[in-house]
Amino acid sequence: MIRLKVEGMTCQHCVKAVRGALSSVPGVDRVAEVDLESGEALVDGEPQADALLAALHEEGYEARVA
Ligand SMILES: [Cu+2]
Repeated sequence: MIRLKVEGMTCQHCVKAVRGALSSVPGVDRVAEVDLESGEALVDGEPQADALLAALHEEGYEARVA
C-alpha cells in the first residue's frame, strides 16, 4: 500500500482523473481510495512511487508520498 498526498483536487472530476492516472501506472493492482477533502490517495500494488507522481503531474496534479 502506498499513500500519496495529492494537491489541487477540487471536485469529483479531479478524483476521477487522479484515479485514472494512478490506475494506468504499471504495478498498480488497485486504487483503493482517492479522497477529495484530505487529498489522500491509497494505491495497492508495487508501483514505482516516481511513476505515480509522474502520472499525476501529467494530469496536472502535484503529489508526494505521504
Ligand atoms: Cu475537479
